[in-house]
Amino acid sequence: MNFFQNIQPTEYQFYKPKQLVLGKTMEEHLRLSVCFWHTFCWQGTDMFGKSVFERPWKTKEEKIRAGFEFIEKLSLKYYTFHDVDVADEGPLEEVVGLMAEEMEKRQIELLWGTANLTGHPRYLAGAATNPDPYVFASAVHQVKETLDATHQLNGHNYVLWGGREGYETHLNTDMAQELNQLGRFLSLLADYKHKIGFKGTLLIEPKPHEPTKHQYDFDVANVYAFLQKHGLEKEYKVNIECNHATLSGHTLPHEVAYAIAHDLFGSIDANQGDPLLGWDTDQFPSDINTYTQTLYLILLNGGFQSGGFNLDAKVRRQSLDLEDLFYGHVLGIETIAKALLNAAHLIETGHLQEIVRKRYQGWETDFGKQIMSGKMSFETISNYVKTNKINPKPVSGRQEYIELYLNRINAEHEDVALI
Ligand code: XLS
Ligand code: NI
Ligand code: NI
Repeated sequence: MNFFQNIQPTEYQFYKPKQLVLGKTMEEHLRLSVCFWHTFCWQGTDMFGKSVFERPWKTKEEKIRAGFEFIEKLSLKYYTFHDVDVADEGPLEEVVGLMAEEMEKRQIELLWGTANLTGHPRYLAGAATNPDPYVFASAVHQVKETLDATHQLNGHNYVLWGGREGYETHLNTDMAQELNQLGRFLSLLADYKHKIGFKGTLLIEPKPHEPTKHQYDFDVANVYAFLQKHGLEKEYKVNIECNHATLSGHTLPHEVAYAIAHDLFGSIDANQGDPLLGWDTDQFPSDINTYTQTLYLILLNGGFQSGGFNLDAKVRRQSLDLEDLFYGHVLGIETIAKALLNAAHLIETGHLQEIVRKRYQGWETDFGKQIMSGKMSFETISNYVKTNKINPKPVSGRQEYIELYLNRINAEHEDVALI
């Protein structure tokens, strides 16, 4: 049975999977992926309203087939799933065979798998950070089963998103105990990964709150500090979500830059929030500027290793039709594809890199190098300033010039350097 045979998705203008950009095809650069949960499981419920979507797939097997058919129709190569997305309440091993078959048939790969440790009532007070060790143990069991399935399906990564790893009130919480439990959980998982020879990357997805008020993996900086404390900074990388970045008071490029600076960059959950709503609205990316800046950083860093752009996004509740699922994905894909072209252009002209290089060129002088290599002490530096009457002149950061330059590239996509 085909679920989408009567739908002809709108054509891509920017996304040409086989087009070469800086020596790699667009699909190799972007590694775009469709997620099961928002696209094939969500029924359009919200806090105030019931299901509104009438999807033609009814059983879990139909849902899986529909998922792979949809991805192929979009000419994409990757997908992501939670255990409960594909297995409903049953055992994951019952559907892994069908998933493997569909992947093989349609040449689709698994970007990452994950376990849903938030929905079941046993996780009311957290999974790894639950006050009850038997809940911790249940989470271990569930993650083991899901990692085993991810391994069997040759997943490129495995993701942990800790929606209930946090707390509501410190009055009933032993925070040090909970944090140590989380450290123990992540160490056990890293050991198990090596034991079974899973070659993918373990990824933590930061989010500051929602559903829990205070979440332990608040942002990339917080995750790095946590991993370091537990000696795990070489075992995990981050899966950065645009909407989570904004919830934590940052931007997607900020989180990506922070991760790159700490060798922690893994993958992206591509979506965006609404500036007027304070929650994870998970809209399809439409902001080319944000994604241009993000891709610029990723390309400068050599591109994705095991990660990619997972469209962790859902259509609006009023977008009732199957066609809307295509429009949503095409919107996200086109935004990211145009952003890639823009970012490649920025890199080819080298104009921005030159601005940044000049801004920091003082650090390439002997004086700068001596400070950074530790050859000068605090006192020596101070004496130098006193003796030489050092009085640095402020210089312009040229922010408006750069933003104007970016806007022109976005509009024209040709060399539009102003100076
Ligand atoms: C929720 C997260 C979730 C993860 C996977 O906010 O974005 O969708 O990506 O568990
Ligand atoms: Ni996500
Ligand atoms: Ni999210």
